[in-house]
Amino acid sequence: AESHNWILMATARTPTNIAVIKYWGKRDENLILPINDSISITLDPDHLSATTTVAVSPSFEKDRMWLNGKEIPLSGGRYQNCLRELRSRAGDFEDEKRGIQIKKEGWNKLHFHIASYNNFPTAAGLASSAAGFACLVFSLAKLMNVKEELGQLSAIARQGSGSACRSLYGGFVKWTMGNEMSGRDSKAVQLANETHWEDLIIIVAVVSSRQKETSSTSGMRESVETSSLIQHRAKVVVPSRILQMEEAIRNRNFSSFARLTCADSNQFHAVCLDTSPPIFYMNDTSHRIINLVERWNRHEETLQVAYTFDAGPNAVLIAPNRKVASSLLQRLLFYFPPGPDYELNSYVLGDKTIL
Ligand code: 2P0
Repeated sequence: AESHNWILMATARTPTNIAVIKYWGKRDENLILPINDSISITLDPDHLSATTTVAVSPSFEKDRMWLNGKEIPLSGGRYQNCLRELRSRAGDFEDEKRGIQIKKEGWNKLHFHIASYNNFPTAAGLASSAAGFACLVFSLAKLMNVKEELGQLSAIARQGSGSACRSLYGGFVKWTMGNEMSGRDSKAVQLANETHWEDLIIIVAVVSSRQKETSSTSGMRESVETSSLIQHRAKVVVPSRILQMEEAIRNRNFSSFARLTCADSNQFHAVCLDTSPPIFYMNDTSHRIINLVERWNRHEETLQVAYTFDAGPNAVLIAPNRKVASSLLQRLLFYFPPGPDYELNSYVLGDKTIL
């Protein structure tokens, strides 16, 4: 008789990524196909990452998932879409010693238990779906013996959450929007690996740990439906910025990199304001941080620091080296002293620890 006692597991860890040319707007909601290319930096896994263990056993009766120890529903179509793609690419598995044999088709009948942990507070409003889905897809692919190149896995992770496709590579990553109906060519490509520009330091200033009011998914849907600026952005502005950003990264040109990063963050938030009803992701503290950086940049010969804000008020600040990063931290601590007056009293360091 076939034993039902066995269990197989796989574990992966995936960092989150920060977009410097933003993704905002879909042309296909179900497949998650974007209206423009985007470029991001994948962080060091020590600071902001997801760790996911997936397990399979004939004794599991349904798929279940726990996030930071708490069970969450898996009813969403996005998880099912990813699972369907992975199952159709699953390979045979055999462990003679333990008497386990799973044929390609056998995966269709098996269920998974998934446990995922973020090494940062989920409530901090820092992108967790990107790292989460990238890690889920990668660990399931490993478990199910899926033999696909990383680019194809990124196209699967994309169907979980758009920004997740960029987290499968380290370093600088571009998500090419693609033009096939199937979405096969809407995937991530690595522009440069994590050793290409090692001096960069990323600081996340946690402005508010409250959950955002408008989710990215519904926010970008409303922007596509109501903003006229978003069309101009997707068709005219982003294509040229993508080329300039690729060149800035290739040449490690910080001034150009910072100029493009700040401009693109500001245009993304302008699109949010151009949405009806308008979406406000940044707050007064976010605006004060922008002012601090802009005044500092204007005062110097070359740009010192880049800022970028996603669908929330937290600032992501990028410095060209440790010296500038430590000066930035001093300024932040001076203008936003830790205490009850500001929520801004927590600084998460990406990449390398400084001070
Ligand atoms: C980005 N953001 O490029 C942009 C910038 C937020 C602002 O990707 O609907 O969670 O799951 O595809 O990926 C957030 O959107 O949205 C996002 P879905 P996602 O990082």
